[in-house]
Formats: sequence, structure tokens, C-alpha cells
Amino acid sequence: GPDVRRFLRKNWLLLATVLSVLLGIGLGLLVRQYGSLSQLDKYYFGFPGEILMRMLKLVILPLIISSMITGVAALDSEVSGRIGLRAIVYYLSTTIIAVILGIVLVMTIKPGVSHGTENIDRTGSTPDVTTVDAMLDLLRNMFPENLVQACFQQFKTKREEIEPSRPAANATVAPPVTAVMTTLVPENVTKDYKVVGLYTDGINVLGIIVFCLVFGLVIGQMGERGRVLVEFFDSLNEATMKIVQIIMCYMPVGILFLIAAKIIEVEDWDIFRKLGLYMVTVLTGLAIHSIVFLPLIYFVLVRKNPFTFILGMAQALLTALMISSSSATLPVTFRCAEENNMIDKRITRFVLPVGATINMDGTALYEAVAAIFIAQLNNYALDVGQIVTISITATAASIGAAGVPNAGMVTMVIVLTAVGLPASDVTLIIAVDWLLDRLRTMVNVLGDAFGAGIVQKLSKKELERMDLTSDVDVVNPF
Ligand code: DAS
Repeated sequence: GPDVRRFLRKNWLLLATVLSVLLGIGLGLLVRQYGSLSQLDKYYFGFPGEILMRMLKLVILPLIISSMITGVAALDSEVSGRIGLRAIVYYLSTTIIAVILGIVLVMTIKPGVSHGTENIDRTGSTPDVTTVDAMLDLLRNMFPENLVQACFQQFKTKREEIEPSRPAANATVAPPVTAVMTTLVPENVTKDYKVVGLYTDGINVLGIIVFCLVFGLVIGQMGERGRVLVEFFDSLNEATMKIVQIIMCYMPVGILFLIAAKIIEVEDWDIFRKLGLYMVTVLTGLAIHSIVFLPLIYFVLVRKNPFTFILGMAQALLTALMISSSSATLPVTFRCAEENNMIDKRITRFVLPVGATINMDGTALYEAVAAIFIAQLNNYALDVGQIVTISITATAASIGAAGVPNAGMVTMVIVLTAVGLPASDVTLIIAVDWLLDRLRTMVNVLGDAFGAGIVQKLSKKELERMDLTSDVDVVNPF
């Protein structure tokens, strides 16, 4: 009937993704059992999956640049600076708390670590990289001396310059197209030689993020003069997200072959135990953040019952669970926040839309956990500089991620690039992303709603002053 057609139209991608995961497992098991694929066949078999990974990597550069600049420029100065400032401080602090929670959990539960190697200490600096080295590298990479080259050229870390003897893979600047297509995200540079500090190949994610943050802030404050630039990057972001949606249409095909290829070549079935443990880690983090940390912060600052507040948001949380998009849930978030939790329209008008775009605690926690999980899968010891980098890029990637389905999975590749981890392991993550996406979107929406309640409480004086001056009742965009 019409309801089924409507349901299918809205959820076809989810259904296709789940179906492709199942078909991929089935196909992989069949070929493993009855097929005898030569190495070359395996290459061809895995090719559709490789194409999906390359598509995701190709989109990284425009995605980081457009979403970071747009996200930060959106903090326009129209809203009284103090309310906006409180919102930004809230966004950043809760996102960073979520990232730290995620890192503590994934370092404790160790989902990606193989049996018997649990107690090898993976954290701390790699043998030949001191913590100071790693932190200095982190700082140096934040300020690439040449932005264009930072996008296309592998760049030297300090150790590389001191010991040029080490074989640096394709040290010359590959022509941009080749660079974008082939070396945007290193496949195995981490295995060829120690990645000192952050990474020694691919794009300099941190450097680009830092530049975009400053650039976005500047053009956001330029008023009319900056308007044309803000609009340019806004439409670039829109175009990039449309490309991401197109890639998503291809995703079920890519996933089917990625999973099948994984099943064929997988040696230790332990990988599925690890995947299950990874999901438990993410879900535990999301639960702790939304049931303990956010309510605690709300209670301390607003002195009201946080669980009554959460109940008030129930409709919005359920919507987020169903459509896994913070932006699309906005109309419901507005209604719940204003009608059930009595939040002033002048606060929700700013905090909710901007929050839906740049305040994504669930996504940030998820990306930090996933990145470290992949490092564990690859038996790769992260040094402290890389752990700090993962915290920064997971926070930045969640700011950059749009409030649309699968945004967190796409921007995850940004975090992996930053620490030079093979993006091919995203396969496993993708296989379960359709479920985790829903849950982290719920946490994103809850974080935005709590933010509105907290900013309202802290902005009492501004609101009273507004009441005295403007008697115009703000009409909501929704
Ligand atoms: N689905 C995104 C959102 O709407 C979250 C994500 O993809 O990580 O918040």
C-alpha cells in the first residue's frame, strides 16, 4: 500500500545496506567454500569495494574544506555574542568530553586487540619517538608552510628531515589528480616504516583543519564583505554533500563486495568477536555520555531534573533514531524543546540549527573509538601525539560532518588519514554503521537540546534585556 511505498522510499538505503551486508557474507562464504580464486581473481573481486573506498577518499578534501569553513562561518555575529559564545563553549566542551570518554573506553576494552596480546602496552610513544617529538610534530603539522602542497604532497616530519636515509615512499609531489586518487589516504605506509609523530603521506588533515577554522572565523566576521565567500563555501558544502549522497547510492554495491572480499581472505574469525566488542564499546560510550555526563552537566548548571528534560525530548530522539539525521529531525527538536521543555525561541533559533551541524557528541565519540579500534586491528601502536591528533581530528570531523545519514562514517576517513591508518578497514565499520549511526544521531540531538536548555539558563540577563527592547516575537524558521 501507500504506507509501504512511503516507508521504502525513505528507508531504501538502509534496507539495501543491510541486505548487501547479508548478501556479502553469503557470497563470501560461498566463494570461500566452493570457489578457488587466484590472487588476481581476488583483486578483481575486491575491486568494486576498492572503488567505494576511493570515492570516499576523493571526497575528503572538499568535504573538510567546505564543511569546516561553513560550520565555523555559521557562528555569525548576528546573535548577541555572549549567547553565541556560551553555545560554542558548550559545544566544544561536551564534544571533547565525549571524545575523551570514547578514547578511555576503547583503550580499556581494547576491542581490536588480538587474544593473548592484551597486555602489550600499545599507548605511549613508539620506541624511537619521544612524547616531546610527537607533540612537536603535531604542532608543526598544524601549520603547513604551503597549503597547496599540504593537500597533495606527503610532507616530512622532523625525523624524516634529520634522517633522510629512510626510504620515503614517493617523496616527489605526484601530479594532483594522481595524488588525489592514489595517495590521498595511504594504504600501508604505516607498515613500511614507523610513522613518526602523525603521518608521512597523504593529505595534511590537521594543517587544513586549522587553516579552515581560522579562515571560516574570519570570513564569518567580515559581514557583507565576507558574504560572497561564506555563500561560496556553503554551496561547495552542499555540492559535496550531494556527491556524498550519490556515493551512498553506490555504497550497498561497494559494501557487498568489500564484505565478501573480507570474508574470503579473513583468516581469524576472531574479527567478528572484535567487531562485536567494538559495537559494545561505542554503545557503552554513547550510553554513559547521554545518561551520565550530559544530564550531570545540565543538572549542575540548570538545577532541574535532566531526565524529565530527556522525556520531553523523547519524540525528537525517536525521530533521530528512525531517520539518523540531526538536521532532518530539527523541526521535531524545536517543538520538543519549546513546548515540552519551555525553552525560549530566541535561544532555540540559534543553538539548535547550529548545534545540529557542528555539535555532534555522538559522532565525535564514535570516530575516536573507530580510529583507535582500526589501529588495534592493525597491531599499530599509537604514540601520544597520534592519540592527541585523533582527539583533535575526531572533534573537528564531527564539527565538519553535516547532520545527515552516514556523515560520521564518511568523515571517519579524515581521522584515519590524520594518523596514517589504512582506510580499507572501514569496511568492517561500514557493515555496522547503519545501526551505530542511528544511536549516535540520538546522542547528537540530545546534546543539542541540553545545550539549548543550558544556554537559556546562562543567558537570563540577555533575554530580559531583549524583552525590554524588542517586543517582536521571533518566528521560528520551522
Ligand atoms: N547521522 C549524523 C547526524 O545526523 C551523525 C553521523 O553520521 O555521525 O547527526
